Amino acid sequence: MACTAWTLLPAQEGWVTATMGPTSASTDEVTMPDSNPTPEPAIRESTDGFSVLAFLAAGIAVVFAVVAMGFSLRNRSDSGGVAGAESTAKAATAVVSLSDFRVKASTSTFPAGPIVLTLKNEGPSAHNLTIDGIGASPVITVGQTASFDLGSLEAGTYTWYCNVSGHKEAGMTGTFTVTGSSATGAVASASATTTPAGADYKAVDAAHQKVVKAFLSGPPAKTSGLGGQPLEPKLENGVKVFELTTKVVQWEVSPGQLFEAWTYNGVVPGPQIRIKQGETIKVRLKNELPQSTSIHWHGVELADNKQDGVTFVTQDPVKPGETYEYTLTPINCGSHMYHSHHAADSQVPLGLIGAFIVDCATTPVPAFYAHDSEYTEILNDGPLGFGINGKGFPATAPVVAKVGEKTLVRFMNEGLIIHPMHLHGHRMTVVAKDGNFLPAPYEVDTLNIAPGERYDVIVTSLYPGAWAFHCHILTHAESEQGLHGMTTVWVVQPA
Ligand SMILES: [Cu+2]
Repeated sequence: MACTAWTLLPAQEGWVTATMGPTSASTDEVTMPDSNPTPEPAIRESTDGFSVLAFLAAGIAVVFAVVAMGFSLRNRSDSGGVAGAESTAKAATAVVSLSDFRVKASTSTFPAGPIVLTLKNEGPSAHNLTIDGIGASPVITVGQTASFDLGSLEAGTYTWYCNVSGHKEAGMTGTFTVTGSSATGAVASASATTTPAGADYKAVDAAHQKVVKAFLSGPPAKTSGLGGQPLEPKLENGVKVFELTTKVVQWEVSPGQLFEAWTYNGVVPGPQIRIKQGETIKVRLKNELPQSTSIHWHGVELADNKQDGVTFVTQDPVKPGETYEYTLTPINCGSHMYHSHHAADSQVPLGLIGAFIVDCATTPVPAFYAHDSEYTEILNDGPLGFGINGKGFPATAPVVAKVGEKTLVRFMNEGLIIHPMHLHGHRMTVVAKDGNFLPAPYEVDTLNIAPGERYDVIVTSLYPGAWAFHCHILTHAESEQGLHGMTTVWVVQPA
């Protein structure tokens, strides 16, 4: 589909492309102007009726209407949807917190009879509550609360979970028990879920359009904190010493969405460490977490086993308040990572992640690796939501390139689940996997990146415009309330 009618207006020129040169230690970010973006729309609609904006807007619904709105699974006479006084008078209640990726209830034991749950979405992603044999609540957007009337339940053990793709598998499941005999003997049967009343599609589209237009016309939505910036080492006796301090902070994933993060130097992802193949460096880790920790150098070949960073396998844990020093001499070059290897199932998703890039010195670099600019995209999921470099749309940074520019993207998956990254309108040439140059590059538009994997891809920008660039597990990227999470755009400017 041609998008040639699209024109980037001057506002988008506020995006400064990454600086040139693959060996510089500061080439992997977009520098955003500090000035306020012009409020003018960044792109014009094409005359053939298709537009990027319209595409982005499609399927989006900011369901403000769901705010504070109750709903019922039963056919009810009280059409308001909020559990009626009649049934709630004797109903057992509980508050159920839905977050990434847990279902946590104030109680999980109820007497037989009517039960009404208050569902609170306290995570950074949309969730619902599903009970086999009973039904599913509508999806509850971030920060929203809703009432979920289960009707009258008989004694037994029930399983509840979130049925958004991948969330049950990620841990959003549990059981609750109904004790005693049912007063009514009737098990509630799920009927059609009530549609949130007042979900005016015009208002929803308008709200979404506003967010996307603002995103396309200037820097990403303002949030505090920016991770992945190059870490400058100290020189001690001629040796580069990189200092990392683990600490707990409130991390702003997208505007106003703050979550507790466990960080290196206060940012998610941690600062980027970039060195040369064969160079000996030190990394000094100071632990200010309430737990022990350690750092593993993921993908980095090290002859010294003691430096591998797995607690009790190669070292003792670095306890709270302690400082520990790693001495590293990377044998291989490439796109690698560093992350906690202590309670890694929680410490890594909470933010103890970073890029560790080793520029080749002795390994020959193939001609097909040539590029003009580069970006590192660390994918994260879990308690900080679905993110690219610790941010969710509209706070994600776009890739910006000129027609003909060759851009290297280093994908790194520090999450717990796979993310198929998809670029619209262009091919990505896969040139390296886990730091190893491929024998022959290959082309894709969607690239599955499993936890722990790194892929280097090169894109030659061809067609001017803003091209969506997102994870294609769509629950990670787009929902009724709009684009979110692992979504950004690839902006191609005229040469
Ligand atoms: Cu994904």
